[in-house]
Amino acid sequence: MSRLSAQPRTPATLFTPFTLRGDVECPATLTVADLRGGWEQHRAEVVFDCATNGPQHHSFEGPLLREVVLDAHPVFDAHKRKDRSRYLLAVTGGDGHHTVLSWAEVDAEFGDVPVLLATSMDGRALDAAGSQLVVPADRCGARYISAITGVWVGAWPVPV
Ligand SMILES: Nc1nc2c(c(=O)[nH]1)N[C@H]1C(S)=C(S)[C@@H](COP(=O)(O)O)O[C@H]1N2
Ligand SMILES: [Mo]
Repeated sequence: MSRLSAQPRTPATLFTPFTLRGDVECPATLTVADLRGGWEQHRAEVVFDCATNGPQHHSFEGPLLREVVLDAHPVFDAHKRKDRSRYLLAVTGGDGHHTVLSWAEVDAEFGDVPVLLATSMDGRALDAAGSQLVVPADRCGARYISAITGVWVGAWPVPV
C-alpha cells in the first residue's frame, strides 16, 4: 500500500474553517472541530425575529467568542478597560453577509454578552456548514451570521 493511500483524507469540503485575524499576535485558521475541542462549550436557547420569517427558536452550543479571540492574543492592553473598549470584531459569512460587534459587548467587564461561535444548532453539528455566530442579547437575527469564514479583531483608529 502506498503512503498516500495509507493516509485517507476526509474531503476538505466536510470542514468549513474560518480565519481569525487582525490586530492579534496569533492569527489562526479554525474548524468547528477545533472550536469543539479547544474551549468549554456553552449552551444558548434563543429566540430571534427575522423580518422575512418571523420568530425563530434555536438551541446552540459552542465556545464563547471572547475566549476564542482572547487565545489569539489581541494586541490591546488586557489590563486596561479603556484600551479594550477601542476594539471591534467583524464577522463574515460564506455568502458575504457580515456584521460588527464591539469588543465591549462581549467583554466580561462591559456588556458581558455570552456570544457564541456555535458548533451545533438544534443538536446538529455544524462541521460541514461552518460555525454560526450566536448573539443571545439581540432581538433580531441579522447578526446570527452562518457559515462563518472570517473573524477580524481590530482597534478603531485614533482620530487625527
Ligand atoms: N451568512 C449569513 N448569515 C445570516 C444571514 C445571511 O443572509 N447570511 N441572515 C441573517 C438573518 S437576517 C437571520 S433572521 C438569521 C436567520 O435566518 P434563517 O432563518 O434564514 O436561517 O440568519 C442571519 N444569518
Ligand atoms: Mo432576518
